[in-house]
Amino acid sequence: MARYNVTIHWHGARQITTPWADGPDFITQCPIRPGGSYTYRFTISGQEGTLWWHAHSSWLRATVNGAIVIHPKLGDSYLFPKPKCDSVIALGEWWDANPIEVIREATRTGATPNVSDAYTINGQPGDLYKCSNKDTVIVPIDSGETNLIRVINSTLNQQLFITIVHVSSSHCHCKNGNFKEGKAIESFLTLMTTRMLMLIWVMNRKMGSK
Ligand SMILES: [Cu+2]
Repeated sequence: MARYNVTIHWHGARQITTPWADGPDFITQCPIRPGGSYTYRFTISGQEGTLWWHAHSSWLRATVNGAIVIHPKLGDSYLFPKPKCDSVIALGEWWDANPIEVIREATRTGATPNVSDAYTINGQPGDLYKCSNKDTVIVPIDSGETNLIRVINSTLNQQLFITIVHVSSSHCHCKNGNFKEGKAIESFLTLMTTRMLMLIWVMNRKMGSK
């Protein structure tokens, strides 16, 4: 049962002529009350790539999120060879405690909020944690294929570092959620909180082989 007021914020949507549909609570709208409903109306035009949305009221930001994937128009091409595999990886955080209580406690005491208990990959704490190692996201990829991965940093305040191993080439193709000319990835990329990246790479050997 929902207990908190909430809004949805749309990261990367330009909201041209619809700034009131952007979602931050008490800035562009009053929050949606438990049991209530609200329809966001806006048009996304001239954008292609990866946008995303999440709950946006206090630390409810740590709850629901999702990606908006915009493919090139029919007949248009990507700025790179058409990827064989196109997947979304949303990175996030998990608190064992109620995140609203975590931030309330921090506000009350003036201390920094407790750090999360786990990082998550598409909602699962990943294979570093026993609780979900059977449910970890696995994207099967073959050698020689061009792959596109859309990475979203939905953590509350963490910058994350990303690297791709066993590849012949890897490029980052992202600016504010839209495709742009790719930049070769030297060693790793930093992904600031709430930002997204689009990575393209060609696998040079099968995963699992040494
Ligand atoms: Cu946000």
